[in-house]
Amino acid sequence: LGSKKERTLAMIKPDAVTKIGDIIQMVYDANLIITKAKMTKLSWKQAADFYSEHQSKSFFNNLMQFVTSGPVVAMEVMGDEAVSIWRKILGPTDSESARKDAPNSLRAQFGTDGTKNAAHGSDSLASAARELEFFFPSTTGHGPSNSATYTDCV
Ligand code: DGI
Repeated sequence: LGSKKERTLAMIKPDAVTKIGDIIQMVYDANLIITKAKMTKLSWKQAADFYSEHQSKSFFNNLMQFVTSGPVVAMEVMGDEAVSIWRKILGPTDSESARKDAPNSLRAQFGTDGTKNAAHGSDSLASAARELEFFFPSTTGHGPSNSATYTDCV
Protein backbone atom coordinates (compact mmCIF):
# COMPACT_ATOMS: atom_id res chain seq x y z
CA LEU A 1 0.00 0.00 0.00
CA GLY A 2 1.38 3.36 -0.96
CA SER A 3 4.33 1.64 -2.63
CA LYS A 4 5.55 2.58 -6.08
CA LYS A 5 6.88 -0.59 -7.62
CA GLU A 6 9.22 0.30 -10.49
CA ARG A 7 11.61 -1.41 -12.87
CA THR A 8 14.96 0.06 -13.80
CA LEU A 9 17.90 -0.98 -15.94
CA ALA A 10 21.09 -1.54 -14.01
CA MET A 11 24.24 -2.29 -16.00
CA ILE A 12 27.55 -3.44 -14.56
CA LYS A 13 30.23 -1.91 -16.77
CA PRO A 14 33.38 -3.76 -17.90
CA ASP A 15 35.58 -2.46 -15.05
CA ALA A 16 33.30 -3.96 -12.37
CA VAL A 17 32.06 -7.24 -13.89
CA THR A 18 34.41 -9.14 -11.55
CA LYS A 19 32.59 -7.46 -8.63
CA ILE A 20 29.22 -8.91 -9.71
CA GLY A 21 28.80 -10.76 -6.40
CA ASP A 22 29.19 -7.65 -4.25
CA ILE A 23 27.01 -5.63 -6.62
CA ILE A 24 24.16 -8.15 -6.57
CA GLN A 25 24.38 -8.13 -2.77
CA MET A 26 23.94 -4.33 -2.80
CA VAL A 27 20.76 -4.75 -4.89
CA TYR A 28 19.22 -7.16 -2.39
CA ASP A 29 20.44 -5.21 0.66
CA ALA A 30 18.39 -2.28 -0.71
CA ASN A 31 15.26 -4.44 -0.79
CA LEU A 32 15.30 -4.61 -4.58
CA ILE A 33 15.18 -7.81 -6.62
CA ILE A 34 16.75 -8.81 -9.94
CA THR A 35 14.08 -9.98 -12.39
CA LYS A 36 16.16 -10.35 -15.57
CA ALA A 37 19.93 -10.55 -16.21
CA LYS A 38 22.17 -10.86 -19.24
CA MET A 39 25.93 -10.76 -19.82
CA THR A 40 26.85 -9.43 -23.25
CA LYS A 41 29.56 -7.53 -25.09
CA LEU A 42 28.27 -4.37 -26.77
CA SER A 43 29.38 -3.44 -30.27
CA TRP A 44 30.34 0.20 -30.88
CA LYS A 45 27.04 0.67 -32.73
CA GLN A 46 25.01 -0.78 -29.87
CA ALA A 47 26.85 1.35 -27.32
CA ALA A 48 26.30 4.48 -29.45
CA ASP A 49 22.59 3.63 -29.62
CA PHE A 50 22.37 3.05 -25.86
CA TYR A 51 24.17 6.35 -25.12
CA SER A 52 22.75 8.32 -28.09
CA GLU A 53 21.86 11.29 -25.85
CA HIS A 54 25.61 11.85 -25.30
CA GLN A 55 26.66 11.68 -28.98
CA SER A 56 27.81 15.31 -29.11
CA LYS A 57 29.68 15.26 -25.80
CA SER A 58 33.45 15.58 -25.54
CA PHE A 59 33.66 12.35 -23.54
CA PHE A 60 31.58 10.28 -26.02
CA ASN A 61 34.50 8.46 -27.70
CA ASN A 62 36.08 7.60 -24.33
CA LEU A 63 32.71 6.34 -23.14
CA MET A 64 32.27 4.15 -26.27
CA GLN A 65 35.84 2.81 -25.99
CA PHE A 66 35.25 1.90 -22.35
CA VAL A 67 31.82 0.28 -22.52
CA THR A 68 32.85 -1.83 -25.53
CA SER A 69 36.16 -2.90 -23.93
CA GLY A 70 34.71 -6.04 -22.32
CA PRO A 71 31.49 -7.68 -21.20
CA VAL A 72 28.73 -5.86 -19.36
CA VAL A 73 25.97 -7.34 -17.20
CA ALA A 74 22.53 -5.84 -17.75
CA MET A 75 19.88 -6.43 -15.08
CA GLU A 76 16.24 -5.55 -14.70
CA VAL A 77 15.96 -4.41 -11.09
CA MET A 78 12.56 -4.14 -9.47
CA GLY A 79 11.17 -2.70 -6.26
CA ASP A 80 9.69 0.36 -4.57
CA GLU A 81 11.17 3.45 -6.23
CA ALA A 82 13.77 1.28 -7.95
CA VAL A 83 14.86 4.06 -10.34
CA SER A 84 15.92 6.57 -7.69
CA ILE A 85 17.11 3.98 -5.18
CA TRP A 86 19.47 2.36 -7.70
CA ARG A 87 20.81 5.82 -8.67
CA LYS A 88 21.41 6.53 -4.97
CA ILE A 89 23.30 3.23 -4.60
CA LEU A 90 25.48 4.17 -7.61
CA GLY A 91 26.55 7.51 -6.16
CA PRO A 92 28.01 10.43 -8.15
CA THR A 93 28.99 9.92 -11.81
CA ASP A 94 32.69 10.54 -11.15
CA SER A 95 34.15 7.74 -9.01
CA GLU A 96 36.68 10.11 -7.39
CA SER A 97 33.89 12.49 -6.34
CA ALA A 98 31.97 9.46 -5.12
CA ARG A 99 34.86 8.46 -2.84
CA LYS A 100 34.76 11.95 -1.32
CA ASP A 101 31.00 12.52 -1.12
CA ALA A 102 29.46 9.03 -0.91
CA PRO A 103 32.17 6.60 0.27
CA ASN A 104 29.77 3.67 0.64
CA SER A 105 28.35 4.04 -2.85
CA LEU A 106 28.91 1.46 -5.57
CA ARG A 107 31.01 3.83 -7.69
CA ALA A 108 33.13 4.86 -4.70
CA GLN A 109 33.89 1.21 -3.99
CA PHE A 110 34.24 -0.25 -7.49
CA GLY A 111 34.69 2.65 -9.93
CA THR A 112 37.98 4.00 -11.21
CA ASP A 113 37.46 7.54 -12.52
CA GLY A 114 34.99 9.75 -14.41
CA THR A 115 34.68 7.38 -17.38
CA LYS A 116 35.27 4.00 -15.73
CA ASN A 117 32.55 4.25 -13.10
CA ALA A 118 31.51 0.62 -12.50
CA ALA A 119 27.80 0.73 -13.27
CA HIS A 120 24.86 2.47 -14.90
CA GLY A 121 21.32 3.20 -13.80
CA SER A 122 18.39 4.63 -15.74
CA ASP A 123 17.74 8.23 -14.72
CA SER A 124 13.92 8.21 -15.11
CA LEU A 125 11.00 5.85 -15.68
CA ALA A 126 11.03 6.81 -19.38
CA SER A 127 14.76 6.02 -19.69
CA ALA A 128 14.19 2.77 -17.83
CA ALA A 129 11.50 1.70 -20.30
CA ARG A 130 13.77 2.47 -23.27
CA GLU A 131 16.87 0.87 -21.75
CA LEU A 132 15.03 -2.28 -20.60
CA GLU A 133 13.64 -2.70 -24.12
CA PHE A 134 17.19 -2.26 -25.46
CA PHE A 135 18.62 -5.17 -23.44
CA PHE A 136 15.46 -7.27 -23.03
CA PRO A 137 13.33 -6.76 -26.13
CA SER A 138 9.75 -7.84 -25.69
CA THR A 139 9.52 -9.34 -29.18
CA THR A 140 9.20 -13.10 -29.12
CA GLY A 141 12.27 -15.01 -30.25
CA HIS A 142 13.46 -18.60 -30.36
CA GLY A 143 15.04 -20.47 -27.46
CA PRO A 144 13.98 -20.23 -23.82
CA SER A 145 10.90 -18.05 -23.74
CA ASN A 146 11.30 -14.44 -22.73
CA SER A 147 7.55 -14.01 -22.50
CA ALA A 148 7.19 -15.62 -19.08
CA THR A 149 9.40 -13.57 -16.79
CA TYR A 150 10.46 -13.98 -13.18
CA THR A 151 7.81 -11.51 -12.08
CA ASP A 152 5.09 -13.63 -13.70
CA CYS A 153 6.21 -16.50 -11.47
CA VAL A 154 6.23 -14.86 -8.01
O1 DGI B 1 23.87 8.74 -15.45
P1 DGI B 1 25.35 8.75 -15.22
O2 DGI B 1 26.02 7.51 -15.72
O3 DGI B 1 25.73 9.05 -13.80
O4 DGI B 1 25.92 9.98 -16.06
P2 DGI B 1 25.54 10.50 -17.53
O5 DGI B 1 24.29 9.86 -18.05
O6 DGI B 1 25.56 12.00 -17.48
O7 DGI B 1 26.78 10.05 -18.41
C1 DGI B 1 26.88 8.74 -18.91
C2 DGI B 1 28.29 8.26 -18.77
O8 DGI B 1 29.18 9.09 -19.51
C3 DGI B 1 28.83 8.34 -17.32
O9 DGI B 1 28.49 7.20 -16.58
C4 DGI B 1 30.31 8.46 -17.55
C5 DGI B 1 30.40 9.28 -18.81
N1 DGI B 1 30.53 10.70 -18.48
C6 DGI B 1 29.56 11.57 -18.14
N2 DGI B 1 30.04 12.80 -17.88
C7 DGI B 1 31.37 12.70 -18.07
C8 DGI B 1 31.67 11.38 -18.45
N3 DGI B 1 32.93 10.97 -18.71
C9 DGI B 1 33.90 11.86 -18.60
N4 DGI B 1 35.15 11.46 -18.86
N5 DGI B 1 33.68 13.16 -18.24
C10 DGI B 1 32.44 13.63 -17.96
O10 DGI B 1 32.25 14.81 -17.64
